Amino acid sequence: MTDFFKGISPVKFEGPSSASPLAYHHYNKDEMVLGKRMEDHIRPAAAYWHSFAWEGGDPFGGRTFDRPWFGKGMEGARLKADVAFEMFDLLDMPFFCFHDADVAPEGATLAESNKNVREIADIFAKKMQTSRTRLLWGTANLFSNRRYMSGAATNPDPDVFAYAAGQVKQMLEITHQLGGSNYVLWGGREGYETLLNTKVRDELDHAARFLTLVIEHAKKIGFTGTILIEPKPQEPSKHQYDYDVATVYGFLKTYGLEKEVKVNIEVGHAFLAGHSFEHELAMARAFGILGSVDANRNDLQSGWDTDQFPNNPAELVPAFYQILKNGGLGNGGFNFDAKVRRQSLDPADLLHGHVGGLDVLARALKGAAALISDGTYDKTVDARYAGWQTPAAQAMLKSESLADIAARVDKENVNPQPRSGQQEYLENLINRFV
Ligand code: XUL
Ligand code: CO
Repeated sequence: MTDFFKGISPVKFEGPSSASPLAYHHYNKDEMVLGKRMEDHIRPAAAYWHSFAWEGGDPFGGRTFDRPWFGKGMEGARLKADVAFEMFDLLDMPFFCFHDADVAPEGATLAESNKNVREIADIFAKKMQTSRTRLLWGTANLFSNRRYMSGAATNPDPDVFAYAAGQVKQMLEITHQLGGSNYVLWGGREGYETLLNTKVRDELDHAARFLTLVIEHAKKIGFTGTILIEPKPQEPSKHQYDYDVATVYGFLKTYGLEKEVKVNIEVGHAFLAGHSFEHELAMARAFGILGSVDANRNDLQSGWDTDQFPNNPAELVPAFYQILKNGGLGNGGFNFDAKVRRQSLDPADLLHGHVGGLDVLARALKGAAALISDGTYDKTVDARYAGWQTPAAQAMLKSESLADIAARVDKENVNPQPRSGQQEYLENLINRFV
């Protein structure tokens, strides 16, 4: 045991009436919701990077956090791993996620960096023998180092593509060895700053080739988890190729990869794309590519990716509705891609962030489950589309030509009567279950 979380006891479910700030008030992992344990619905994960690698900087100032592993090379990386698993245990967190660069310092060559990451991955493997925390997904950081400033797979320099391939090969193998459920590709800089220096179609072809190589290697090593792309419209690149779910689906379809890859949808990224989180979930559901979720929220005034912990159950009920209607997230889960604010210096703040986030997810899950069990909502929406069940409507979908349809309009004097969309009624109905 390190003394990082000294004096803090494991977080337990104490129910809504408990006044303890470090207890779960709503997240009760074994509670059954629609026939499934709450933990199995949510499959929550802690993100290594935000909790242990982020130093608290902003554009006007550097590190605010004073963590004993900062700047200490491999010795620090080992301490960080100890503290990370202590936090997972304190929170009773079933999953975690990490990038290669979060867990170990970069070496002078790819081989050296990979060796450092491998050493920590072996430590993780040992810790996972006694901890219940599993790997939700692994990923490679292909965006922080300056070599990636013009992209990784989409870099004009093929040597950068090759270097990225070397990083991803190892992280995919490590993810597989640690029993990871998914592998995530977030194209941090797969996009461009200016069209003046960019060949868009070449870059897209290279991104697709890279993805194909990843899929092939996953199959070769026997990795049966899901490969996920995480859409984001901009930041850091001005234009990113994986703008939103619909754009990613178009990309996958273009290159015939739509059956091989799903999406990891992040709340804050949906906002940056001008969508709601539930819109992105609904699109992924419609295309059959809903894989996993990065849970967080953006500051609604600032307009950039602030990665805060979720704190509003009302906002997440429509999201859980989409997930439940999808039949759940399968291999996926809710990764807290969220960080405490830079003034939240104390180790306990890391716990408050996750505890609050989990309670919010639990409330939203229960709200959406109650909404579905009540049935009024689904009935109302189904009634809106009921006309499509008539033989005439079905014929338009299956057999009639445009001319047939036009002729029927004339013959039967079809004359549609507008009906209310009932938005306020539906909003009030959903609020009953928040
Ligand atoms: C960045 C982001 C990443 C990915 C993993 O906005 O969300 O942390 O989740 O690379
Ligand atoms: Co993310």
